[in-house]
Order: sequence, then structure tokens, then C-alpha cells
Amino acid sequence: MTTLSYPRRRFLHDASLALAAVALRPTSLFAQTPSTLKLGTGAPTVTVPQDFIGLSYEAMQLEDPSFFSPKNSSLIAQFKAISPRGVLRLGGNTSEFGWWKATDSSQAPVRTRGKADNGEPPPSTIFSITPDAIRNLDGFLKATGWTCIYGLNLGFGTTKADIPEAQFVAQTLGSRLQYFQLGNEVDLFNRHLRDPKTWGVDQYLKEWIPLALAIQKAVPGAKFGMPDVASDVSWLPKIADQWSSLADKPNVTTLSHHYYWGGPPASPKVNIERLLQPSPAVAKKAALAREAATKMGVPFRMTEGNTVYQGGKPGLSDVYAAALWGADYLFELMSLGYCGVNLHGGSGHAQAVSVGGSLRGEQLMKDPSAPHPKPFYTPIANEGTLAGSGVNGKLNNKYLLEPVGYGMKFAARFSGTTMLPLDFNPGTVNATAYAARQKNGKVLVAVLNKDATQDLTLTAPAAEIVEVLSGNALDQNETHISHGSKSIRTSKASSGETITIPAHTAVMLQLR
Ligand code: BDP
Repeated sequence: MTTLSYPRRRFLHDASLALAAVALRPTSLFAQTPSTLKLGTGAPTVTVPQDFIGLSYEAMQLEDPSFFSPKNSSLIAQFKAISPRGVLRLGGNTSEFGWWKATDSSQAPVRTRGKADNGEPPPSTIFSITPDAIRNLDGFLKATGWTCIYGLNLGFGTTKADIPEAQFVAQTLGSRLQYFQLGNEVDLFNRHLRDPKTWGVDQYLKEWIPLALAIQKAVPGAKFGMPDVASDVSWLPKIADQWSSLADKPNVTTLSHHYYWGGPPASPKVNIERLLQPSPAVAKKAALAREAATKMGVPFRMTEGNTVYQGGKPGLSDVYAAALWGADYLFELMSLGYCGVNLHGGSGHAQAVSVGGSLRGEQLMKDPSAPHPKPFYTPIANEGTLAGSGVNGKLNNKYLLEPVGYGMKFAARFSGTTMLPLDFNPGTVNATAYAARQKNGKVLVAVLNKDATQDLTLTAPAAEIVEVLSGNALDQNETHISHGSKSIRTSKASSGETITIPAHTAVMLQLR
């Protein structure tokens, strides 16, 4: 086991300490903007599925059958800490480079690839997936209470290659398999896997439909999610427009796309201040996805995303600001009607291969050998891989929640609720708020004060504090979630209470 002095403290704070911190923190000079929060009058908006929360990993993570394994108890514990029910999606750029090694004597396929592309797996990438890896994956899912979205190969996919893998996966995972994906970020296939002159929605459907139908024939009951585009969400309505006129079509149960807030890591525009501002692109993408999904009569999902593509940016993707971003992004997608969200991560090697073999963000570090998560944005990191630079840090048996993971855990409390309209006026403070009714009838309100300097003093209905998400500074890794029920009250107001939420702190309230 690697022994490591990782200079960052991570712990679930003692509730009373954290709550005291919230209550006692002196009000900043900028505070006292009159801000109000009350439940809106309209009907409940959307129901958030119980398994809304999800993680996404590279398909190449399966190369090591001991990773998703019932024996990997620390990783299992962190999945469960994020959410007792969730969806593990296996895909990413590496899902076009695996091959199904059905027996020890199976031979690797010989492949030729069009061209290398900056940000895609190196041309020589190839890895095997064995029956052992799938059996272990099943044990892992059983232990976590999670289900799986399984990515098959479209880039080098053929019926001969995909069918035996799909059969084994479906038989082994049974009801733990939500559905298959076939192809990752197909809107970018023109860059390296297909002819840019001919590639587009039509060519994609020409390939995708027959392959999916053949898999469905061989795997009765097989379901699919598609098209899993990187950024061009207009593919979804274009597909939906053609769908009803297709005579023979596979059983598509979800439409999907990805979302990275920004990139590349070196861009000066990729900074904490902008990360915490509203992103109008989120609602625009949602509108396109919803339009398409409604036409096809299926739900829509964000199957892979995070803060910054190419593995994240040091000092942004791996710090407390990313926890606030993650929580806010998940709440926003809940309120926009998504059926779930998978934030991407991994442990070193596989994810680095997915972006070209190394993490671009390391070039931005003063000392790339300083401990850092690999990739920078991963919600869960392996303690062994945190040490040193390079992507091949040796895994040990200890997994830790990173800031994005804390944000997910905070938002996961809304799983299984019904979102309610909310009247929220944060004044000049950069804050968001979301309300939802739990199955027990009680109303939760999450208030995220993302402001770097201003406290948020709010007149709001009387409430208990359920949970606080906090960190010492936006640009440091240290992140806490505290549990507790003590209320934070600065004073009684005629319409409820006045609550002060310090700068860069999120609070989960339960209305009395
Ligand atoms: C996505 C890919 C994934 C990468 C990620 C990234 O699907 O494999 O790891 O970007 O760039 O586009 O970080």
C-alpha cells in the first residue's frame, strides 16, 4: 500500500462544529442585501428519479477486473456515500478501443485508424474486456445498489465483435443493466474515426440502426440510449424528426448528451469566477433534448460531463468551487426534467488515455509532481494515484471523495422528490435556490450561496438545517458536508426567519 502524505484534510465535519461555523461567522461588509425566499404558488414541476445521481467512467476502466469488483470495498463505500441508488455509466472515448476477450485464447483484432486527434486516445490504444471483469462488475453493482449503462463499441464495432459482449453483459448483469450505449460522442467521430466529408446524423443512423437491431435480435429485451453526443445537442431533434418514419427501429429508451462546462484547461477564461456564474448553455441544451425526447416519448439524460474537458483544470476542477458547481449543476438538471446525470471521473490511467495519454492540466501546475487527483475533476479519487505526476500512479485500496463528489452527495438528497416552484430573490448575491417535496411530504430547500465574498441574508420560511456544504476557500481542496438539525437563525421576521448563509456556502433546509 502506498503511504502518502496528502496535504489536504477531508472529513465529514462534526455537525455541531460546522453549524456553529455557519451561525457565528461574522457578516461581511458586503452583506445585508435584502433577499427573500418563499415557495411559489404553482403546481409541482418535475419528479426526480430515485436513481438520478450517476457516475461515468471510461470503458477502459474494465481492463482491470479488480476495479469494479465486490472486493473493492472502499470504492463501493464512496459510491454509496454519494447516493444509495445511482447509475454507473461506462463509456467515454475509450469505449471505441476495447475488444471482447471471450476466452484466454481469443486473439486481439488488428485495427487501422484514420488519424490521431489531439484529445482522443492515441492511435495504438487497444484493451481487452474479459468475462471476469463483467462478473466482478455485477458483484460491484450488487454491493453498491447501483445499476449500469454499458457502452459498446461503435467506432470499431461490428456485429461479430459486439454481439457476444452484449450477450454476456446482458446475461450477467440482468436487471442491473439499464441499457446499452453504442458509440461515445458520435458528433466527434469526424475527427478521427470516420470520414469528415460524409459523417453526420444520416451516416450515423445508417450505421447505428442496423448494428443496434442485430444486437437486439441476439439479446432479446436489449434497450439502448443514444446518441451520446459531446456537445452538438441539435443531433437529438434531428434524430427525433426521422424516428417515426423508420420502419424497423431498435428499442431506444433514453436520449443522451454530454456536457463539460468549459475548456481547454489552459484557457484563462476557464476560471473559478466564471465557473460559478449562471451558464445559459445548460438550459438551451435542455430545451433541445426535451423537444427531441418528447417527440420520441422517452426520457433524456446527461450521461457524461464535468467542469473542464481534457481531464480538468488544476485549481478549478479539484477545489471546493467545483463542489458548489457540481451541486448547482445537478439541481439545475433536476429542475430541467433530466432523468439523471453522470459526472465523469476515474483513476489515473484509463481517463488519461481517453484524452490522449496525459493530463493537459499537469502542464499548468508549478510542480506537476505535487499530489493531485487524476483526472483533476474526478468525483472519487484513489489515494495511491494522488501522489506524484504522471498518470500511472499505483492504485491502492483507499478511495476518497473529491469536491465534485461532495457536491453530488449534497444534491443527491433531492433524489426521489418532486420539484416545487420557488420565489427566490438573492439581490446582488450570486446565489441559487431549489425546492422539492420529499415522499414524506416535507419540503426541502437548497440554497447555494456561490458568491466569493458576500454573505446571503435571507428572509425565508421557518426551517431546520439538514446539511451544510462548505469549504475554507473556493480555490482549496478542503470540502465538508455536515449533518445536523440545529437551525441557523439570526432573528425572527414577520414572514418566517432571517437566515444568514456565509459566502461560498450551501445549505439544505427542511421547512417546518
Ligand atoms: C469526453 C470524453 C471522455 C474524456 C473527457 C475529457 O468522452 O472520454 O475523458 O471528454 O476530455 O469528451 O475529459
